[in-house]
Amino acid sequence: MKPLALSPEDIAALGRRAEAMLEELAAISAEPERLVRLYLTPEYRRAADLIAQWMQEAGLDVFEDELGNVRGRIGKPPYLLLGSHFDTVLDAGRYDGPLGIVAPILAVDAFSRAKQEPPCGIDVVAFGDEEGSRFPSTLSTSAGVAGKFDAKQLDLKDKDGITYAEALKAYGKDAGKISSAAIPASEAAGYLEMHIEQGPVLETAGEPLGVVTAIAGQTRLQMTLTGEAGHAGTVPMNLRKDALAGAAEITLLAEKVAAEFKKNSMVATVGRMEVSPGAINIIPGVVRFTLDLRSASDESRNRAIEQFERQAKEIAARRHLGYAADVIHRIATTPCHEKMQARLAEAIKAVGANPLKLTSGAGHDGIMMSAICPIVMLFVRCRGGVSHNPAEYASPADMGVAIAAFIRFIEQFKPDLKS
Ligand code: HGY
Ligand code: MN
Ligand code: MN
Repeated sequence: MKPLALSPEDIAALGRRAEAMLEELAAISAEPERLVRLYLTPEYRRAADLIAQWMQEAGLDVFEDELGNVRGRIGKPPYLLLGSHFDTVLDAGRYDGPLGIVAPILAVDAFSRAKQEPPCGIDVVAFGDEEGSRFPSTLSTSAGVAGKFDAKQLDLKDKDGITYAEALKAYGKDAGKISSAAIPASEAAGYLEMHIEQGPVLETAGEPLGVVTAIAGQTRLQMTLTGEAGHAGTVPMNLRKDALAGAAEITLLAEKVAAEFKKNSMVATVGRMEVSPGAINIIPGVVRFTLDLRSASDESRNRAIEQFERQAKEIAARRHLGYAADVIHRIATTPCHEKMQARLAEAIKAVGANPLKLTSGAGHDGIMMSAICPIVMLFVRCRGGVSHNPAEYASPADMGVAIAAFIRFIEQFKPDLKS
């Protein structure tokens, strides 16, 4: 097909439109002072309606599946799947997720404006639960689209004790029909996700765009240390069973283990900690906290977790604390398809950029989509590498070039990558 004519002004305009759409979406939040948009909440509903409106305006046939993903289709299967998520972390940036929804909508809109059908069927998917900010799950709705939804998720509770199943029902969905959200593998020809890099590699290299080669594997633990609450003024230090002091030592252990496995780009984070009873004059009796451990090497990640748990138990025993840990998420490193990478590199070159290759330390919905089709991701330069933070920023210029590369990828795409 004749490539769409995209002048430098057209490309710049695409970036400005993306910025305006992201700003409109970022205004839909549970809190006025910071961006918080959790799966199946009223603000999630408002955001879903706005995304559906944009999809419709771009010429997509829009529907919502039984997990609350917003889907926009054009053409016939097998589809090139394009998408990302619109749930957010707490106090989020506006690009993490939504950039990967706005970009395909603008790409399809460019074909519609040129009165050209995209050369292949397209399914734009706005996923609902990538971050796992509401329920202790992650990637649950892309798992649903990949036909891998784990029904045990339905019993997970949010911080108010509402289960995933109750939230789905309140949102007007039928958990008994979740399997209808799945796209048959035969209809999924490939998946491309655009995402802000969330790291400093592209900016350091002076490049606007990157081709993701693999998405790092992750292990997440929910740990509980049980000591003895006591009077802060009367219990001598050597007789205490201080759960928070133990959690602090184990948090430093996580740092030490990650440093020991540095060569495998190991990162370890204790991101959430609940202290009880949580009063200034009571020795903490129970602490619940999380570990998020990642590496591009599954073998070293598994060794690191074993070492961490062994040494964490030693710390707990020495402090006379009970130690319990559940693995709440474990996923292997996901390679991106070589040919999809090569095609994306060609599309990036076609718009005059250099296709820098890099791995993703962040997890993405593409992990789940790799179960049914070849995947690849297009990273966009991230100012200062800052993300999961309201200071997160991608420039309209970079977003415009990224969307132009997206359009070139769609134009060249053929559903011939599945054996
Ligand atoms: O945690 C992650 O990697 C992703 O942002 N959910
Ligand atoms: Mn994120
Ligand atoms: Mn994300």
